[in-house]
Amino acid sequence: MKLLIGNKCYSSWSLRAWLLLRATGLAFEEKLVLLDEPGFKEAIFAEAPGSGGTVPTLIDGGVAVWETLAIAEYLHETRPEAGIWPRDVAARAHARAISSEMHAGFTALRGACPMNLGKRFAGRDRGAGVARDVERITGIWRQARERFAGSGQGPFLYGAFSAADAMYAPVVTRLDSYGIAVDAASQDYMRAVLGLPAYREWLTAALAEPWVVAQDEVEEPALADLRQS
Ligand SMILES: N[C@@H](CCC(=O)N[C@@H](CS)C(=O)NCC(=O)O)C(=O)O
Repeated sequence: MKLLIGNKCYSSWSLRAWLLLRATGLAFEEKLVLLDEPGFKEAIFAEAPGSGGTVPTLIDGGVAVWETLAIAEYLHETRPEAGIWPRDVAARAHARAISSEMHAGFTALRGACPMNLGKRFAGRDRGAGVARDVERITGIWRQARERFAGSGQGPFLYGAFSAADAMYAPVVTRLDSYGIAVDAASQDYMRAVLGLPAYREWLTAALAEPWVVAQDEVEEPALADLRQS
């Protein structure tokens, strides 16, 4: 399989698909297509004609899949042993529901706090919309953990790592980078995601990237720039 991804520092959708593949141990090669550069769409269409022209896009032989949730479903169908979704049917339904909610929503948080793994920002009030999103997100996490994670089954939303954790990984990084306060259970969950070896691998590559996209130039001053100069 080949996964087309954007810049690791900024491409939250790429992180989701990449993390899902890497953390579940599936073999794939990656191809970076630079965001905000001329030729971005052409590079994707060259590999995946007729696709949405976005990253991530997964190529598996003659099959091209774009849209992150569609990639998760494709992997679930074609690699059933990988544990893409939780095994229990009720947990799986819950995981798909909260992943769809993530895919379609939390626009206030996503708008106010774009993913930027290279910086750490001062914690401050980011408005009522962001507060509502954070309340809902942390509520979802507690619900998943309390109802489905069981004791001793692992630190992720449904115990073992699944596509739901991949979908929420860039939410975790946003709450972390922007210093947004959350409850203790959510902090534990965030630590598990941020400590995942697959995520550390992505982060190391992100911090070594030389590209700064336009979004960064209008960003508020950062407390710390984590990129290597
Ligand atoms: N709904 C898509 C969103 C993908 C997306 O918007 N990716 C961004 C990068 S994070 C992108 O390709 N942007 C360039 C563009 O839309 O032209 C998914 O779930 O994969």
